[in-house]
Amino acid sequence: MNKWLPNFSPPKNFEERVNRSLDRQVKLAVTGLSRSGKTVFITSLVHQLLHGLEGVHLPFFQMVSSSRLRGAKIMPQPDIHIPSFRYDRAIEQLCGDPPTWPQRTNGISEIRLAIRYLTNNPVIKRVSPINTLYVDIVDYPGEWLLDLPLLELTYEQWSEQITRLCETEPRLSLSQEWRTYFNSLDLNNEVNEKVLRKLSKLYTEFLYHCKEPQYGLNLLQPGRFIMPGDGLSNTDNLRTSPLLEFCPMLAIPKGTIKDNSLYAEMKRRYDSYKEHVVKKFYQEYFVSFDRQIVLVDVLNTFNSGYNSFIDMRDSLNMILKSFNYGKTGLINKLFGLKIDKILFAATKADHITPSQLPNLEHFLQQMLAASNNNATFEGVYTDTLALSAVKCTQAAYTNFQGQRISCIKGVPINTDKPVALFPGEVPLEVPMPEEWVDGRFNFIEFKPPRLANVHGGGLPHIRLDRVLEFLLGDKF
Ligand SMILES: Nc1nc2c(ncn2[C@@H]2O[C@H](COP(=O)(O)OP(=O)(O)O)[C@@H](O)[C@H]2O)c(=O)[nH]1
Ligand SMILES: [Mg+2]
Repeated sequence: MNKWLPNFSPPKNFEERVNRSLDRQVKLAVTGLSRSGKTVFITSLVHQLLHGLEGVHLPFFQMVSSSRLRGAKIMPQPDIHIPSFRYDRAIEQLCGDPPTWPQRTNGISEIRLAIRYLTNNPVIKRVSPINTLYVDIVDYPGEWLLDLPLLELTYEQWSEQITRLCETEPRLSLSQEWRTYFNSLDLNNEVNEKVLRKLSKLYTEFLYHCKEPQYGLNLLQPGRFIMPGDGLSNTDNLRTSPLLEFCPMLAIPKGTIKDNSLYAEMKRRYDSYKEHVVKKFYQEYFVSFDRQIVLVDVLNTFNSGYNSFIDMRDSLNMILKSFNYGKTGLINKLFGLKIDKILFAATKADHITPSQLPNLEHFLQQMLAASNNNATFEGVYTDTLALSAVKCTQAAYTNFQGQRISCIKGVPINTDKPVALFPGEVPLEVPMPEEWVDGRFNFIEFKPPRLANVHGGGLPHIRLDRVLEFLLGDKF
């Protein structure tokens, strides 16, 4: 199925540098909170490009629609310390009979594509009419970006923030077991591994509860507690590391703090976490990204209610701090970045009728407004759109009480029969808290479509061609 073109050989180190300097290489980072659709998005994007020669499925991606594509293929990735993105596995599942959604992933991964194309540039055309762009796509959890603010917070400041969050529902109830155990301890007592382990276990369980669909909370720190990574490198495989054995404090101990106390040890671990996990991620990976797409499952937050919406909005704006590297940005001070384009995308747009797409885009813009208004993205192009990586529904019409209304038709995730349903409206403005009544929003999940000619063209999608044009269009 892969389109291995003749005469391709993996670039060597020297060529790697030449490619970068000649702008023939671009590192495209894909992030989003878990279940936002990263794996499906990358799989479909790769599939669209591998099948770029075959069809008319990318009308808004000019390099393809103007017939300049000469072929694309998967190449060995340049960064061998990053686990591979398993396109082969994911596409097998999506194109199986019956098709299924790809398996969950928890860490960072990478895939390299070589795209061969006819250049438009009259000068380059004379020397080398056919060129190759290497696109390295990196998938990493958005949860890791929620850790950036920790770099500016002392252990005490961070603890205070978490304590405040736990004063309101649903965190108040969900954190009860951890809080009760915490309050039974004297933090100035000598450190005890067993106690530390239990404290962090109860705190981690609390974070996992917050993530459950009925609560749908995303502002969960430290990010690696719930998303340690399943990669192979040292920093990725943290699941059993003492770096993850601490938790915030609910109260600062009184009197002189002993150096061997539980409190002192947790503070040390918090600082180590910042140094060896958070900073390392930015230094090892983040600094090399050229372009970024942030995926957001906006529709799911509607289902989970007002608290979940607020939490998602705050998480997103916290995530955006990672892209704030203007003159005053922390990132610039610490690492220095080069991302020049960021796309924010509301995923799973096939869950709504096509007429609702502008509302969905507008809504996402509103969620991000706080960061955008602060002129966060100095010198960075940004855009917002609604997409579906794999379109599982068809637009249809039905008659309701004598009126013709638009709806969608697809196979809901827990059934085998297609149904036509009206999924509800995406509001243009954020509804007031009392308007998020139970049942107002019910965007259901669908099974991936069974396709007769699945290997004969790109997977059905919504607006992936616009995504490609925004993120890569200027590189051809
Ligand atoms: N209908 C629809 N569902 C999608 C789409 N993309 C993802 N999903 C659903 O979202 C789930 C999570 O997607 P995944 O890519 O694994 O999320 P990740 O955790 O961000 O990598 C999938 O199992 C699907 O149920 C899409 O384009 N359309
Ligand atoms: Mg994934």
